[in-house]
Amino acid sequence: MAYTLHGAPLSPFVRKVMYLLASTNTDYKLKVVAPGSMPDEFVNISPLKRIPVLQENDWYQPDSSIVCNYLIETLDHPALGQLIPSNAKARAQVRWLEKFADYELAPWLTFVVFRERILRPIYNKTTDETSVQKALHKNIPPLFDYLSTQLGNQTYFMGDVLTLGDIAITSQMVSFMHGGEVIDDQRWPKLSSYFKHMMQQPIWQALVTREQVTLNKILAAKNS
Ligand SMILES: N[C@@H](CCC(=O)N[C@@H](CS)C(=O)NCC(=O)O)C(=O)O
Repeated sequence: MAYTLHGAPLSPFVRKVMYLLASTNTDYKLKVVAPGSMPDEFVNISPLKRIPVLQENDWYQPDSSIVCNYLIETLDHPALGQLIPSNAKARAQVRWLEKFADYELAPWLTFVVFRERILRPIYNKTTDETSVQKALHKNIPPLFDYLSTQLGNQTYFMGDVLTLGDIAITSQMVSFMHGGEVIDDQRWPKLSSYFKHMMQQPIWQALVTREQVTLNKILAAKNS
């Protein structure tokens, strides 16, 4: 199987797919496509001009959720076996958690905090810190409150088993961290410990270390 992943590793949606590819040791080529400098013809493989897109030979599939589910079904790898539970109610909950990450966390953690603090300066645009502060104080706390109630005292959101919901949520939290923020351990102690625990896992460590190296290089080149 020849896989190419079109996207940029700093995108939380690309990161989700990279997590699955890394955890299964799947060989793939990364073709860097970054928002802001996408070639016009990218629309031919991604109708909404969004990353990621998975290419398998001459077949192209956009959207991280669809791609992750496709990889889970087709790679049929033991490391992915429990990412989608076999019980229908548990599966529904995992899909909800993934959707919550992609459509409720992403708008604030990634598209405000990460974009304003990291991406805009890279593209020589000023950070709208007022929007960041509003996200941090108004929009994000109810989301973290909800996640804390869902997590409770469990290791992962679905108990003892890591699922696609955890990968999607953690991926958005990584963008929040790159944006210079931490999960307040006084206000959300369980969620804060959860994220620290996830960041100790070798696959997350490898992905995040590589991203930090990339970010440092970009910032050093800009400041030189
Ligand atoms: N639902 C999509 C969302 C993907 C998405 O929004 N990707 C962002 C990058 S993080 C993007 O490509 N944005 C294009 C742009 O802003 O021009 C998925 O899960 O793949």
